[in-house]
Amino acid sequence: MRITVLSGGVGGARFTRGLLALLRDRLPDGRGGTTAEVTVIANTGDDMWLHGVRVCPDLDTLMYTLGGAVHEEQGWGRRDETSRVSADLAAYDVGWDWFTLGDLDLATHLARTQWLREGRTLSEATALLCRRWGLAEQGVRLLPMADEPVETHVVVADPDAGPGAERTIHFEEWWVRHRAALPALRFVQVGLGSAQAAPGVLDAIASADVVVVPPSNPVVSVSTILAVPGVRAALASTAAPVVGVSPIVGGAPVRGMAAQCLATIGVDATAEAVARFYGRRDDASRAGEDVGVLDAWLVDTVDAEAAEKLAADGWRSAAAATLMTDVPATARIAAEALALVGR
Ligand code: GDP
Ligand code: FO1
Ligand code: CA
Repeated sequence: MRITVLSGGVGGARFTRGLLALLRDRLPDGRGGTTAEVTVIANTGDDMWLHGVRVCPDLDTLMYTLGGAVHEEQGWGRRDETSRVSADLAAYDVGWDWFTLGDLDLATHLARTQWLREGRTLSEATALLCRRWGLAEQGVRLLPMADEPVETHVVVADPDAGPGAERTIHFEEWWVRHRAALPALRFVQVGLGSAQAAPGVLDAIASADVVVVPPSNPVVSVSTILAVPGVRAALASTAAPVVGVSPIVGGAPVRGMAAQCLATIGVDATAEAVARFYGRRDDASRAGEDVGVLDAWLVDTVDAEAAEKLAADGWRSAAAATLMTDVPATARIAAEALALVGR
């Protein structure tokens, strides 16, 4: 069974970890793994150059989470991490002192950067990094959405520079330094114009048995992936059903800055509004860059009313417990999502 997941960082990583637990149970390979093949297409819009190394937050959160090395409470970075190098860099007053690059995490960025400088693509460097974490043995292939750099930057008001003035900062500065407290006027994906889907990305969508949009940030994670040339069209035309899980529970994100992101693009932070933002594939009123991408939408039990309203509109929608409190709970969420599209 081939499953393709479009993922940001923490939400998508935790979901995929639960999905794999479900698949090991349903489709065991007799060696503790699964015969299923999971391809995760990761958002690379959070990526940045820092201290001369390439940092890929969502790829690394996915790799560390699936590789069993993630700092569980944080959801990003490594377990048992130290930050001696980061502290000393701050003493030199270089880089972003509000963005902590852990010592072990730095090894990932140094290895990636070395491979990139040797002429390898981000896909190739990612595959080499994932070898160490045994992802292939788990039946997982981690693909960046594109090999060319695409960075999400945030346009914010700059009142000091005069009325109506604006300035643009990297998404990670907006989120980590300012905690998304600076009202974002709009998001821009720098580099998107010269990016193309990374090798295997479009095929992973076209040849999937099911595609999942996990509870990732609909704006800066999933929509960034959808903006990569060919991705939206591949979703609209794949024979695989496409099922999504709402990252909004009871009118708010479970964590992070999705509410601020949704406000910026004028979408209400509700399970129903996000479904309609993604749109249904069979909605003939949507086309081109706005073509719908979903066949089904799973919401949390507290949003059962949203599921009913969507179902009344012809959506396949259901409510279930969707808090990823632990791996078994997440496996159940994955089972509910697959069941919604008959898998
Ligand atoms: P990021 O790149 O680290 O922000 O991670 P993602 O974009 O993959 O996911 C972030 C989204 O996951 C947030 O909007 C959260 O609301 C959502 N999320 C996190 N934990 C849960 C959970 O347990 N259940 C649900 N339904 N959504 C969650
Ligand atoms: N998030 C923070 O809130 N503070 C940090 O200092 C920080 C450092 C960091 C370093 C590497 C990395 O891969 C991720 C890091 N993150 C940090 C998390 C990052 O902001 C999130 O993973 C996502 O990009 C948010 O969507
Ligand atoms: Ca992210």
